[in-house]
Amino acid sequence: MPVSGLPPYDDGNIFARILRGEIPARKVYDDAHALAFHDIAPQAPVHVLVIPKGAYVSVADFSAQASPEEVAGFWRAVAQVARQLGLENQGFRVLTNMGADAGQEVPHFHVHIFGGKPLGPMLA
Ligand code: DGP
Repeated sequence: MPVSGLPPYDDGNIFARILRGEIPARKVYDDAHALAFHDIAPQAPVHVLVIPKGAYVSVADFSAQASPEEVAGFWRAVAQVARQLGLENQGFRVLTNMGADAGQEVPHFHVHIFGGKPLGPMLA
């Protein structure tokens, strides 16, 4: 069960389907712990999503329920993706939405990586 008050994990969600190869995605990174692919509706010149391979609804579930290896592997993948995309020396933003009030559309934990331009201040 999710720890965040969100509905249980639904393995029909779009990112689960991308993980299973049922739906195409423009992949940029794939390892044992994480998959990264371009967002279908980019909000910056670089807008990539990084998702864990495990079934976690949100950052709360992932943080509470994933093994230390999964957590470390996921965040190392995030850093590797940013390096690979040439963002490391420019600056970039990593963001996750959790729950409806934050605008989470896809109920499989993911982080957005934004970059490729000066991003300005965070909006809340
Ligand atoms: P969020 O609001 O944090 O749940 O962001 C979900 C993001 O996922 C949103 O920026 C659009 C993106 N997205 C939705 N469906 C697809 C898809 O089928 N393929 C890809 N590549 N991205 C998708």
